Amino acid sequence: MSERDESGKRDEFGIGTAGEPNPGRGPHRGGGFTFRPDTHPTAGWGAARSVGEVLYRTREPLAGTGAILKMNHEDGGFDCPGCAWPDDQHGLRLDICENGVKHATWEMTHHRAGREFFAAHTVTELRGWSDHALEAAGRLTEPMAYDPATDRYVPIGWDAAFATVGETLRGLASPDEAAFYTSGRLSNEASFLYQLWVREFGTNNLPDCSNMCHEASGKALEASIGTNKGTVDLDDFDKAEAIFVIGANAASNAPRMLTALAKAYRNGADIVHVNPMVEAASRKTIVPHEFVAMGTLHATPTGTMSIQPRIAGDQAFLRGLAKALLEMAAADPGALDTEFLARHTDGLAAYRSLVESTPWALIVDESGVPEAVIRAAARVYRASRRTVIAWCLGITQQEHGVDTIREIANVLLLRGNIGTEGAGACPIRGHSNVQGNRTCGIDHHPGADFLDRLAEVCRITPPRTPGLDVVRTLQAMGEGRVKAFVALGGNFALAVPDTVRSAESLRGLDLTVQVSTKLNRSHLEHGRRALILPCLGRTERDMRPGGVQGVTVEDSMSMVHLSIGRRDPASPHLMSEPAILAGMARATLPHSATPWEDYADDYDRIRDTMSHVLYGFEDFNRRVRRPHGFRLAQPARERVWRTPTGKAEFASAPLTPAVPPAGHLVLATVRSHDQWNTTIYTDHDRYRGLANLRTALFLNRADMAERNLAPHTLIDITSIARDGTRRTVHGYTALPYDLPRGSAIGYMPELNVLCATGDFSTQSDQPLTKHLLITIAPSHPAAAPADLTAEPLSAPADRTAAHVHDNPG
Ligand SMILES: Nc1nc2c(c(=O)[nH]1)N[C@H]1C(S)=C(S)[C@@H](COP(=O)(O)OP(=O)(O)OC[C@H]3O[C@@H](n4cnc5c(=O)[nH]c(N)nc54)[C@H](O)[C@@H]3O)O[C@H]1N2
Ligand SMILES: Nc1nc2c(c(=O)[nH]1)N[C@H]1C(S)=C(S)[C@@H](COP(=O)(O)OP(=O)(O)OC[C@H]3O[C@@H](n4cnc5c(=O)[nH]c(N)nc54)[C@H](O)[C@@H]3O)O[C@H]1N2
Ligand SMILES: [Mo]
Repeated sequence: MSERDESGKRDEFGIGTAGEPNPGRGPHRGGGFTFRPDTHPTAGWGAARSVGEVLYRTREPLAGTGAILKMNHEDGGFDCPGCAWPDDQHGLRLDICENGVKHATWEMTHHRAGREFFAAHTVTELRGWSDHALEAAGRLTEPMAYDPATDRYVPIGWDAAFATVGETLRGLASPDEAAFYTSGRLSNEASFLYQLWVREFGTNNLPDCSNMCHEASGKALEASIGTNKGTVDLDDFDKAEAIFVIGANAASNAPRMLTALAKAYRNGADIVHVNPMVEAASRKTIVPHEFVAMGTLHATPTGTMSIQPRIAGDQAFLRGLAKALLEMAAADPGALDTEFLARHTDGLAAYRSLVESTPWALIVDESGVPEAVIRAAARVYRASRRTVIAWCLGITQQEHGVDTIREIANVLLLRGNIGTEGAGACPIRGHSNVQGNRTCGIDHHPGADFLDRLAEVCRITPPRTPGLDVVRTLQAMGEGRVKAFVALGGNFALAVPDTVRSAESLRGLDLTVQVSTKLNRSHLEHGRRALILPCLGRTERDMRPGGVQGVTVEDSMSMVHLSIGRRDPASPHLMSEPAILAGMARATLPHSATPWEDYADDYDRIRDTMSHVLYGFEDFNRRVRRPHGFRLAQPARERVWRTPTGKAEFASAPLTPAVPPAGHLVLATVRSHDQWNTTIYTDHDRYRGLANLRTALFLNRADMAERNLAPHTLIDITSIARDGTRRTVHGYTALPYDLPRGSAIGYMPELNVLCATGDFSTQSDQPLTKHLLITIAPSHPAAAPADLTAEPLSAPADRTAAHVHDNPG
């Protein structure tokens, strides 16, 4: 029996009703919440309890534990389907993490959403279920097609499903009327086949989750150092004397990073956390594989300094860091690496004069960080001979994300911290293979030399015009320019901004195809024709005519390694992602000379082709079978700068205003500890001390007092889009938290309703999901003091007039 939604019908977009608590998208079974921000060490027994709860729910206690022991092993285990943090290369067998365990066991549930399940529930009924309940229904077991007559999904054979895809795609007026989404867990082999199919079909419309994630990092690094990836590996974390962690919640989202931070601390490194919220990773951890520490609750610090900029204030903070350093250099010649600067960089003079002409008062206002604190951080940076700067979404999902990451590069360059041991740039990637997806061709804007190689090796004529990314796909769907949509994994409907409008656009399509492991919102916001194609998970044995297959992935630090699943598949009718892709490709391109069937039978053949197309993949089949696989070259690591000048480039971007206009707040949407993007395990967020509530808004106390909001007041949140349109959610709970003034934090994907499709960064095209302009008001109309009900009306109708970027006031 599946875990049904207990709380009755919900409004599917989570908008809620004024004056009533909003149930959110998690399990929410009613009852109150508890809120006690505390300072327990991360990982350790709290983690064990939390894992226990998820294992209990998936009814997988034994198999779950067995799988964990096989995860992340160089000798034939499967790659953790969780985050992209790399594995320890020095035989650390048990560096497992709580959230990886949850993630792997979530896939291994014994529940099944088979044909009986779909016969019992109409799509309209399922739309009223929570997102937790949808996924908790269990693993999908066979291909299903939407039947409008009964409003249900009904079984369909694989061949008929492929024929539907082929027929619809071939019937389009142009290949550009279709879009092909990827979530970042697709293997390298599947990614390569996917883009080959899509390009042979004739479009570059390959939106992917990177468009919402680290697009800004890629763009900035490419411009600054000539390659779009990070430059460090785990050994560099070991050798660093200072590590800055900016805009990341590592304890929840890259938990194995805590092991690296704890180790660095013991080596004597300074660890500076820069985050409007003082997150758990800045405190202490109980290193997961240290069983004695587990027993004695002995925790190791993972932070030595916490700095709290306002949301979007990092660019100003980093500029302040550079300014303090340049001022030091007047009396301290060792403050800058002058030799490196002269030999390897371009643009220093312009940058220096820009920094010198930026007044401290502006830096302090825009960053929200006192000058003394910035100077203290600069002293830490000066004292360290080798520094790593790591960052995640707290930096990327903002209007000026690219400028901010380029400022990170500027700061690194000043002291020669790129291309040397123990130092460098470290974007913390999200999905386990999001980096590999790009490397293997999932890119709406592919480079000419990649397309040349693809054309030559695969004998196809790839289209040369750039395709659509996520926000452009949403716009094109809304305008009827895209009519068919295929998603390889993920939960597009819920992950993208503007939930209500995006769902409307999806429902207007001719065809939606979702290749998935579990039921989710994207199956319910479907086109006129709709297919659910269930695939094997990463933990499962992939038996093909050529034998048991393994796939490869690339982690955050460019290590490519094998992943082989061993468990029995959740259903005998599942197909692997490469096999499903080959089926869809053949049905779409019946006369294609590409050996789709051969590729699907034996992935060594895919890897052979990849080795001829992709730089760095030479001799792929042999090298990936070495223990730990191989590392892709990163030229900037060797101080080879593939920029137009052949040098690392300083950027001289003006400081972007970050202070919200009066009466407004800036909202960042984040993950709780108990979710994986759109997959919500429980309603708890342990490290932030919150239990049984997801519809919360963390607020600065003075911002609450100014609005006469008592703690725990029910509020409505209204966003003001750039085009002046407003979106409101009701029934959120206001929680006082240690946050800078003007900064508010709440959970994705609930709050995606508030982000307009048009509100994306002009620098990266990423949705501004950590940069939304909002107002708040008590949810119960009767409870609203007069000055508060009037407040939203006094806000300018057009965001451009009030927008944080245009109005420094
Ligand atoms: N368990 C688990 N692991 C995950 C995921 C998951 O959902 N669950 N998701 C995966 C994916 S796809 C990704 S991309 C990563 C995401 O990993 P994170 O980037 O850690 O994800 P978020 O929860 O969005 O948190 C962003 C952090 O940025 C901070 N922040 C917000 N605004 C600002 C700002 O203006 N400046 C600074 N300095 N900080 C700010 C927030 O306080 C928060 O700590 O994690 C990956 N790993
Ligand atoms: N407001 C707001 N929105 C955001 C973000 C934010 O911080 N704030 N973050 C953005 C980011 S960084 C990302 S990466 C996106 C995430 O966007 P997505 O990657 O699209 O979403 P996920 O929730 O990771 O996808 C979960 C679904 O993947 C499917 N799945 C799981 N495993 C497999 C598998 O092995 N194969 C296949 N084919 N399917 C599988 C399951 O059906 C599951 O329901 O969300 C973005 N949206
Ligand atoms: Mo992500």
